[in-house]
Amino acid sequence: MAVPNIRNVAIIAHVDHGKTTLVDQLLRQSGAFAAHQALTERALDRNDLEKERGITILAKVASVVWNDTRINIVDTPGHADFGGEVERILNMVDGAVILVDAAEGVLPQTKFVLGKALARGLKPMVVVNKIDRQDARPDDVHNEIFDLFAALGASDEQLDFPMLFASGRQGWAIKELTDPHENLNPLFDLILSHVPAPNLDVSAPFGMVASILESDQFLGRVLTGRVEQGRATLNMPVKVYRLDGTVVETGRLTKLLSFRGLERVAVDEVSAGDIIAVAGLTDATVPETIGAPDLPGPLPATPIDPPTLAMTFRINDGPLAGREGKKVTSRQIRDRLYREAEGNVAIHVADSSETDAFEVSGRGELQLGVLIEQMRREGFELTIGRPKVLTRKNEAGEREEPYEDTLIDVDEPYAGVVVEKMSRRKGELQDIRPSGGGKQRLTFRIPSRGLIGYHGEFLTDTRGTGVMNRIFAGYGPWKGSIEGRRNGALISSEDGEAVQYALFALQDRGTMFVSPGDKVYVGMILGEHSRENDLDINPVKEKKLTNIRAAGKDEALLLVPPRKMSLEQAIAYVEDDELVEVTPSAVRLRKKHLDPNARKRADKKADDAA
Ligand SMILES: Nc1nc2c(ncn2[C@@H]2O[C@H](COP(=O)(O)OP(=O)(O)OP(=O)(O)O)[C@@H](O)[C@H]2O)c(=O)[nH]1
Ligand SMILES: [Mg+2]
Repeated sequence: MAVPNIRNVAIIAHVDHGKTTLVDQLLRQSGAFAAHQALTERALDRNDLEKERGITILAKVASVVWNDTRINIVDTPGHADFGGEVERILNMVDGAVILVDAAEGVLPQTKFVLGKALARGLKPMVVVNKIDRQDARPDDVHNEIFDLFAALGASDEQLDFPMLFASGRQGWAIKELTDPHENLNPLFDLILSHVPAPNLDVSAPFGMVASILESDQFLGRVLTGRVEQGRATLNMPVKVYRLDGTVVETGRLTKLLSFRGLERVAVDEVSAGDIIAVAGLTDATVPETIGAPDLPGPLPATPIDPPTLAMTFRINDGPLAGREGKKVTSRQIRDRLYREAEGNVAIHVADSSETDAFEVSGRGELQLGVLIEQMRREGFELTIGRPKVLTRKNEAGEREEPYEDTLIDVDEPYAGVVVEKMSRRKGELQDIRPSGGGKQRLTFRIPSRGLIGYHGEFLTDTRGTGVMNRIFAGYGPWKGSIEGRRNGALISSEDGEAVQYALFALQDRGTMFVSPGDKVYVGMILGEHSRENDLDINPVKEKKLTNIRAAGKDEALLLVPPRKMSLEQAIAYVEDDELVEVTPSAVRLRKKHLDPNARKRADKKADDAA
């Protein structure tokens, strides 16, 4: 059997530059759908959280046929928290389409993914996408891309990259800006001519590297990857190797799946070069090798990036515990977390030194936020502590912490305050340049720790106009203490329901997070104090009912709308002595010690220790 007529290509880009939307159009225009079949927007973003947030979390494969050649297209996530996955995906393709938004231009993840593609020796094709945007600046962006290739040390051959302009959403690609906007044929043709067919040994023993892990409702554990050598038949016995050469398990391939359009179809045989999915194994994970029993050892693969950020997941022990969720015990939380760690290669779970608490670590705030969101939807109640970065020791025994490259676009008048705040958080300004339209682009390298909780402040400081992009840059020297939030908290001194009358009287103390009618309890954080210290307040105090003259005038007590925080904002907001309470219907902030006296004792202890 010859190597099938296949091309394997990945779509890589910065977050939101239009990868998944482009794949939709490639599917449509290749005729992967019958005319009556309705294709939802961003069809590959299948799971609920992906749909809701409009971002890709897990890489996925789709396949189209063009001129008798099957093209396996791998859509990758653009968000930096999921960047480790992109590197593994690049190992299973022979070409990459790098998308760059024609208005936003080259951004940190563009640099990251292009760097990985070049290092792999791929010859990327460039698509300057979203040309339909009013603020598109295709020629500038072309130059930025060329400079980026050069800066990343591209070979002469790589520097000679083919480029198209496109609107993925409108479904056309063109070579010259003056060409008519017709269809994506130029991109299909380019993929066929520029991406080499896989050149692999079909006669060697079967071996594939598992690159994507997912759990399927019907199939169980499904592992996707490219067949690197040989061929496999349905039900054949296999052996799974870890990267270090140890055998994880032996089993059978009870399901062999190949990709057709958006579907996975069952096949009886696969051979080197195709991207496939297998089911039937119970322990195998990413990036392990699944191979024939006579395969002597593991195939080369990219190890998983170690986690950089951890949060403590605790039971909800507040006074409202158990009222809004069904899953509240430490046991239930523990089982759920360990199950997650089995199926999600980027997440690690360990028992914490605190009771009824678990240390969960991953690649970033978004990734852990997604897990918390999933759990609350399943009916869990939790309390979450402030995120901590994971430090390590270098060879000289010095403490190191994770750093991020951060690219900030702001209107010029706000550049000053951003530079000031970033340097207070130990960020170093590395570059500053105009980025068009009266904006400045600032580049910083900053300890990840310094960025925790900054985003909200950043938006306030730039009147909501600033855009921040960040990416893990590696470990560097520990930067010492970094100042946290400057404002104290407004803390409830009572249990009950917040009332308009009390909130009105208290609103000049700071910014409220709660509305009338919200449940409150002693130790719950109701708002941000305008000063640095914490302040206990009474949000349930009613107007004296004897005061008849003033009755009925409550409508006149106009409240400033409360600040509503998303789950991720809340997690980034809390300090070490505070927690976020998460239930299926609410996100509340609270002090770790609810009782005011316990709080004072804990504060004193912390002061004494400092
Ligand atoms: N104007 C314009 N908008 C586009 C185009 N392609 C995509 N978009 C929009 O850009 C946003 C992001 O599109 P996605 O396809 O989800 O981008 P992505 O690169 O897959 O994003 P991640 O997977 O999260 O990294 C959506 O709002 C799209 O409608 C385009 O060609 N032109
Ligand atoms: Mg996407």
